[in-house]
Amino acid sequence: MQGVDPAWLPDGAFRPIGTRRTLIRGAGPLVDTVHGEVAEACRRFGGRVVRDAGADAGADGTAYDLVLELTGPEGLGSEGFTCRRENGVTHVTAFGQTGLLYGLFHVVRLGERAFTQDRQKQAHRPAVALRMLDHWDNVAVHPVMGQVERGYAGGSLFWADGRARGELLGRVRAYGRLLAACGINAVAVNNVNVHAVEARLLTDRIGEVAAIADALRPYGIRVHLSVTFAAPMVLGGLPTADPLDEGVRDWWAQTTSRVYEAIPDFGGYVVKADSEGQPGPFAYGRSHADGANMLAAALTASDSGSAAGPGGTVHWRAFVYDHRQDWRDRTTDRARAAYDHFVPLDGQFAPNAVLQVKHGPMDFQVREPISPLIGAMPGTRLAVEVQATQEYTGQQRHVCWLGPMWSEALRFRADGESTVGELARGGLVAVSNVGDDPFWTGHPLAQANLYTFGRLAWQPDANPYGLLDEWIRLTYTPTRSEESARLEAGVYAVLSHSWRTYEKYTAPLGVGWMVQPGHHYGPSVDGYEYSPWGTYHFADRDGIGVDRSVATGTGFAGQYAKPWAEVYESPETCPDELLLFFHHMSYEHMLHSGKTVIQHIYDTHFEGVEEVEAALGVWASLVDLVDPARHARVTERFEEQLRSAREWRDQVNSYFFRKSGVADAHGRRIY
Ligand code: BDP
Repeated sequence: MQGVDPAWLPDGAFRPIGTRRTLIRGAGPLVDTVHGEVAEACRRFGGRVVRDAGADAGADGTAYDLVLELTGPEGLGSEGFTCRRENGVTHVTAFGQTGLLYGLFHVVRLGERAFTQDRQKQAHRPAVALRMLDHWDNVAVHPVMGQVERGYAGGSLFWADGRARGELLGRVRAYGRLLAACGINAVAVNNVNVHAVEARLLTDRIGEVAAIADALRPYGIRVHLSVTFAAPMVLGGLPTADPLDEGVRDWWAQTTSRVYEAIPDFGGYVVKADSEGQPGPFAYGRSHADGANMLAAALTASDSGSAAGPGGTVHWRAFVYDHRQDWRDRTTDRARAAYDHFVPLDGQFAPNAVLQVKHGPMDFQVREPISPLIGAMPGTRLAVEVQATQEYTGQQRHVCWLGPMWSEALRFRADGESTVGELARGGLVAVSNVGDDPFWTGHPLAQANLYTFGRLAWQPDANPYGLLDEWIRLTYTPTRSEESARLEAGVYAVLSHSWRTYEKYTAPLGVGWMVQPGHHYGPSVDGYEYSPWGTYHFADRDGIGVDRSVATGTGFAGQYAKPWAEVYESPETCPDELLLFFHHMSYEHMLHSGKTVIQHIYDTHFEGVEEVEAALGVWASLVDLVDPARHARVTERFEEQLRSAREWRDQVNSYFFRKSGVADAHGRRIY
């Protein structure tokens, strides 16, 4: 699209296909999409594409370089595909149309290699069925949160001037294309905090959601809607929203059937209930299973008998905690909340109710342990939620590639045996980092987070660094080969370590927070220390950290399955990077690394800033290889990152120097 960054689908990525002869076999709207993609590539690069919709019209596959074909079931489901190359023909087969589309994008990723190297037949299928982005987009601009809550990439892609962006739905389609090219198949189009205008998307404004669904459908993406639990009252005029009330249940059933009339392949509801002021079943003395199951029933009933295929799902969020707690009370612990609320309900949720859990027990900090709930609900379908929008990781002004953090989380054996990726049977979800910015994500390098999330959701045990390479090769189209190596190595150097760099200059050793209240950007060591949000570090003159042990603390460590409960219980076995999350330690405590806590704080904060300076230098050296607009945008963000990193370093180091009175072993200046 004009004026919009092509991200990981630049024209050049289609050159290997567009210069060749392609045969497409099969019928259906997504096969049309595949055909459209190849035809467009051929128009640009001079190749040829033949469409053969008949089952066997006798076209001779060997006359082609690429054959994309719908075939019978091969046990790969509707999204899987196979790819092989023999006798000079690259052959992609799929049973479902979406699989064929994913097969095409697989060939795009392979580039020239798809046509030059023989390859044995390889089967590909997603490990996780639902790979979803939650947009925290408001239809109307919210007076405090703006249009996109925690959005750092401009306005909403979907909504402008209080309604769906009719004239710009072409951009939504282009977004769907990008998402399909990294494997995402579901999008929730509005904020989990549902305000008055947004509530009506469920009823009289469903047509606007349907228009978005139409724009995304050609790329295999279903839409979901965030709804308010109070909808029967605020929209239906009922006196109650009690999930066991017959009138309320009927209202949801009827409303949902109208949603299906407008959007036959509607994905389902996302619900934030009894959380940070949102209404929920607690008001009626009902459990969250009662609430979720009522909506699950409405989604099932409405869909039965329709031709739309699989029915809708309710994604019920587990982010439920007391945000009005007494900071002086060291026994209440926000980290415990999701487990305490939901584990007793294990086994009670309907099959199409998915419990959506943030990957950590707190709230998307740069370092958190895995939520213990994930290993403790074998009878419930769980979805795991990560945050691509960089609320606590630099707000898309700092480079912070989150691939290694997500990969560590997904490979963590939460119940002692299965990984988080395996336990996420209900899907993987990221809070989107996209807006109407020409680079999609504000910081052009933040695109790597979106891409990596999609690819990890497809294959949670993939090596994230391999995915980073893939993103770089696709996004930064080489001009001359020796220069492409320099370009790729430079971008890799800037991104690959950036999460650890960010961790170094911000809150230390898993303690989290220390951000400016409200907007959450920049340092404020005590910003949340004396507030009711449950986000404390408890630093005093002797030490820092939260005692969450069973023996002497809040007992949170005991929520883990074996072996983690024991590992986290003792400072002797707790990993350094999480030490202050689980324990209150003296400044002179010796870490496994051989440094004291206080020296670790000083060293990492100096190193973090040095690493940003080095990364900025690498980026500057790429000025002749990156297009000027993109280079300038990243440079401008880097300057702010460096300023902010220095501010973090100075505030955190001086705070702890003054609290502890311990001098830096290297005699560096601390203010
Ligand atoms: C927090 C955000 C807040 C969200 C909330 C959520 O600060 O804006 O509404 O998460 O996930 O991280 O519901």
